[in-house]
Amino acid sequence: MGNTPFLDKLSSTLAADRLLTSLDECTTFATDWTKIPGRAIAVALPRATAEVQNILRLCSEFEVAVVPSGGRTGLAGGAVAKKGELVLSLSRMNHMGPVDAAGRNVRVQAGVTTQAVHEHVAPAELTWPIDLASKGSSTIGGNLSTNAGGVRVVHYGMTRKWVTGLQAVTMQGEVLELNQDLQKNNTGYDLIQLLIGSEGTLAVITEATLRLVRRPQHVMTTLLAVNNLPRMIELFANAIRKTGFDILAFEFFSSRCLETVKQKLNRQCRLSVQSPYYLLVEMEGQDSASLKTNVEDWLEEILGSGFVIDGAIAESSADKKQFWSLREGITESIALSGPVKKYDVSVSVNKMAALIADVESFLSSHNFHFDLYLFGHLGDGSPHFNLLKHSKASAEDFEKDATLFESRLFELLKNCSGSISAEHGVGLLKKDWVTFSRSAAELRLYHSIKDAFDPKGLLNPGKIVDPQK
Ligand code: 2HG
Ligand code: ZN
Repeated sequence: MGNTPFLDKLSSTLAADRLLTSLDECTTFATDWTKIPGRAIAVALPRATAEVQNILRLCSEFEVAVVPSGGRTGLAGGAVAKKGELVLSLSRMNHMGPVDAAGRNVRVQAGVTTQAVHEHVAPAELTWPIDLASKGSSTIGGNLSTNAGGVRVVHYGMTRKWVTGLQAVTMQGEVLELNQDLQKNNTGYDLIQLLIGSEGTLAVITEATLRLVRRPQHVMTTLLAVNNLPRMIELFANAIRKTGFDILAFEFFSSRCLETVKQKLNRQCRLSVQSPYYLLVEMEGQDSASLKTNVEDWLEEILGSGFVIDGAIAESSADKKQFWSLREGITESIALSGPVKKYDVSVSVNKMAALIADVESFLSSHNFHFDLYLFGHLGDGSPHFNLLKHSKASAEDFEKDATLFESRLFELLKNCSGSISAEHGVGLLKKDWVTFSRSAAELRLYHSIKDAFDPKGLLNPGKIVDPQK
């Protein structure tokens, strides 16, 4: 295991139940949903900010690298301990303060799950607008560290819009108490926004004050079968112009995704018609009667268009859950099908159809050893390209083909000013490709920022950028 003096000192500062050292536990905590194999010297599970301070001071003193960790649902390897680091899991810091109804905020510790926050604030008719397929396991610290997106970005924007205050601990063990609950505080650089999305490379987020909104009261969910991708984008443009409802989610998936969810997770789909694409659209209205009329009118209009070939409205909360389970089950059903490579990219909505057409024509010009699973957040210009290895293909052929695919995809993205990571972050998996989305001048500043916070490069090493010194 190594580094006995460090572990001795660590175990003398943490209660026995807050330090895990067995190989099994260390291996589990060293990885995330990417399943990149990891290796950790130990796992620390602090319950309070003061304990995080002590751990980080000790790591600085002994020059031990640290990987901050939450629900480990990341898909870019941002929480993977690759080289025997200490995993600093915030999962036991899961206290939530009272809801401030007038200030529309709530203070929570980093280890609280996204879903627990939703449930905690719901009785006050409020919600935290970030909604993710992984909400039951993903934690606030991880959501903030990766600036998570999810299924309601089209209406509410990304995580960084929904944070009022932040508490974080630096590698030197200093607590940064950033803003707490003020709605206005124009006093210079915004370190909150710098830390959000920094993937635990600058400081460890321990608490946050989250901005809340009124919980949507009247919501309708529809499932549509559509036969043409560019027309799906026109449909989105048409839907957001409507005055009878607001679009809360506008998600799409291919028929291959739907078939896999049905097969692997044993789910049913209300639409029996076969179609290349499906849309899950969620709308909010002023009151249930007018919302129903407006949604039905809209459906009638688009069903007559020739490219929306079938549609269904969720009539009950069970229906709604079932519609969403088709979209939210995609990641799991693909994972159950074999080795997969994920590309979570971003492009302006009006360039999305052209990007997908270019990708598809590239795919058809090769005999690749994988199938493409295409789905994602149409309303945000954020498609997910998942490549699933053909069952009979060798791992080497799959790797080779995926590398070819990713070079082409990233080239295409660069040409249309897109981003190589829309919402999953850079982590380990996208680090070598950051130059496709960030300029040399930006990266020089990234290095200076990293050096200012963590000159020894001990905090989440290997993610985003390396320190220069
Ligand atoms: C989603 O939109 C997540 O469901 C996961 O971002 C995407 O598995 C993926 O590629
Ligand atoms: Zn997504």
